[in-house]
Amino acid sequence: DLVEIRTALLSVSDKSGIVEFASALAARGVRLLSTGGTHKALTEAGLQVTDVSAVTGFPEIMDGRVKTLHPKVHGGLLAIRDDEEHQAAMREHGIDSIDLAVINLYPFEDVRAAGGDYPTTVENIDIGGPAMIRAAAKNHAYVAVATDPEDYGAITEALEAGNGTLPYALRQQLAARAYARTAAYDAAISGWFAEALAIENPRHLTLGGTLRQEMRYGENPHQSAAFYVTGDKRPGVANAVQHQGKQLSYNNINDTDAAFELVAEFSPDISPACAIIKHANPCGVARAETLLEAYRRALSCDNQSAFGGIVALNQTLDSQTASEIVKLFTEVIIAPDADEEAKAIIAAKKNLRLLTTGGLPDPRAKGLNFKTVAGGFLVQGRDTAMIDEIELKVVTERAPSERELEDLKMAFAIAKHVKSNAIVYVKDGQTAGIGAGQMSRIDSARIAALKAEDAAQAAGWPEPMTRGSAVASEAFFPFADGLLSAVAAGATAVIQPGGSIRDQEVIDAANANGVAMVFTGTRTFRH
Ligand code: 93A
Repeated sequence: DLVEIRTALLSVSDKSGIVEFASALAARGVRLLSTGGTHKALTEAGLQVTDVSAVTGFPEIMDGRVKTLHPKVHGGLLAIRDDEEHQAAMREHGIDSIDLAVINLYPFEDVRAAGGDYPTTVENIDIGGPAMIRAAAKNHAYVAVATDPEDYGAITEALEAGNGTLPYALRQQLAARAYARTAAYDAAISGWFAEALAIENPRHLTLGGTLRQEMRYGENPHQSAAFYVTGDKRPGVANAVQHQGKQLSYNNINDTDAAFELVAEFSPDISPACAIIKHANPCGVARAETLLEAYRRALSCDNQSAFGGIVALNQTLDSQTASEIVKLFTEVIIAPDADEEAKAIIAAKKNLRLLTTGGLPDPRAKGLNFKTVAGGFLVQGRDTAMIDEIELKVVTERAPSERELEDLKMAFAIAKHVKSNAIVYVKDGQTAGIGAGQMSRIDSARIAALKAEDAAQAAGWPEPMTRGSAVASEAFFPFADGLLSAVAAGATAVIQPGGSIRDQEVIDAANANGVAMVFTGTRTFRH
């Protein structure tokens, strides 16, 4: 069961260890064949190598798409050495045996993980490599196959021990490893397709993830939990660099994600923005001239709830903002970046976690959301509704002023990130009151107004910020009462999807109070 290794074909993308291995083979008198890049690497190292084109009598064509897909290669790998007919075919067609195939594949998985664009990822689907691996592995009765640089050592040792031969047991093990490799490779490719298609239509979904972190507990201490990552390398909580502090908990990750997704609604090119999150809902969001001012204004909306919250920023954390944030107990700060001074200030707070991501999530990017139900799970496309891309319809006698319109848009963008029923008051680029997660819309409106009164009292303002504010409702007002409650709180402009059978009553109530109202036609429930 010993096979003498006389000819080896080397074709590797990952060239680590290949020169040493090929040198060991050459030292044993093994004839080396290889493809373009591998040939170059080996020749540069001073080895005698035959280009596979010289064997096939055919050049590598189509940017290398066809280089080893040839009967002289596959016949050499697949021929049964003691079969008369196979031997006759080899003689007739001038095919030489290949006894050892050393192949690793185009780095499809790495390109996918790095978020390669569609054509680049497709180009990294290796065809010739897996074909040779599968051929050599099938013929392991006569051929050995190495698919991983980790195999080189064992093969070199076995060749030494066997005086240039390899035993059956090793060839069989290598064949098993080879098929495991091509199976995993194809799984990665089919997983990538499934993901790309599932974003358009969740019907194509296949689930997969890699365990990133085991947690001591989940949402509550009696629940187990783990964090899985999908390999998507875009900026977000899964790909953040944690600069300090203990491991993030289940709730931290959930809340940090909510915070960062929300603040990413506000382009850093337009203005600094800050969102403070508690229990996956914002307790304050603001835009301002500076990041410091944005944080202060976001905090002023509800500084009581902000205690122990998550702060998300749309620009690089600077020292002034860092100094302000550390005054209040905060669990996590997430930002695209942090300057050195800011990092030093945060470092003084051992328990505060600072995460940087190198960028912001793209609110327009397609993706999938999951939710489990008894016996199954629901999948839906990510909510990519963008207020700037929605055509707004003025439905009242009065149209909103420019300032009101800006606040309306901001309020609606925030409402998309608030658990339903969501009511969000905004004035001059900052939230004045947020009502979240109520079963009745009017209760959310009342709570938001109440929070605004509390904030005014806490800050010593003469009146709540809801006076003269813009208000958003993420779904239509089913009755006029919700709108009237907003009017009572002082809102002068309203944004909502519209579409209720009682829209006219709601419009009439707005007109009667001189309120400007716009319909989005788009609902942004979040449950
Ligand atoms: O483009 S391919 O699918 N077509 C082929 O005929 C082929 N032959 C080998 N890819 C092919 N390979 C792959 O090229 C190998 O699996 C290996 O990953 C890579 C080595 O190329 P080079 O030696 O030019 O660096």
